Amino acid sequence: MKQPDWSHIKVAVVVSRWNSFITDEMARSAVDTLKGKGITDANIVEAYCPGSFELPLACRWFMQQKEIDGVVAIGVVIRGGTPHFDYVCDAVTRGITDLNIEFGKPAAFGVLTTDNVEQALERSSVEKGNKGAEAALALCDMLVLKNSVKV
Ligand code: DLZ
Repeated sequence: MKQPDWSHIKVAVVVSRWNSFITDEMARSAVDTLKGKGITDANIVEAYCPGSFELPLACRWFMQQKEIDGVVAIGVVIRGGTPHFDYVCDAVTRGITDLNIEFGKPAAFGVLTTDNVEQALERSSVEKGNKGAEAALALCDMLVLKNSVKV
């Protein structure tokens, strides 16, 4: 696989503010992972939206920009007592999936969908594996793949 010139890659990390005590940590890990690959500070745009439901549109605004190579969507949806959870999960999953296909560039899915806060905390801890970092790595893998097939 042919590595892209990471110093010329520009990405956006789009973060839902809902459950920000978890999403902030995931975003930090995502940014650290992207920097670890060699993407420069100046080429990592961080942006915030109200909740996971808004992630697809917020990400779309970045995907529309020619200079953006891909995005990482960060959110945490925690099951409550109403069907709201299912609607938000459906909307964000479908929305981010569609962006990948529509723009032909990667939008990584760093959205936790959990039954409770404990599960979300486990999946955002540095020791047990942070899903923000995993999503950032997935984005980088897709950029390597795209570079290798010369799309
Ligand atoms: C309203 C709502 C609820 C109940 N739960 C969550 C959640 O667990 N995670 C999340 O990211 N967002 C939640 N939201 C907010 C919605 O995503 C959205 O921001 C609002 O419905 C306004 O459109």
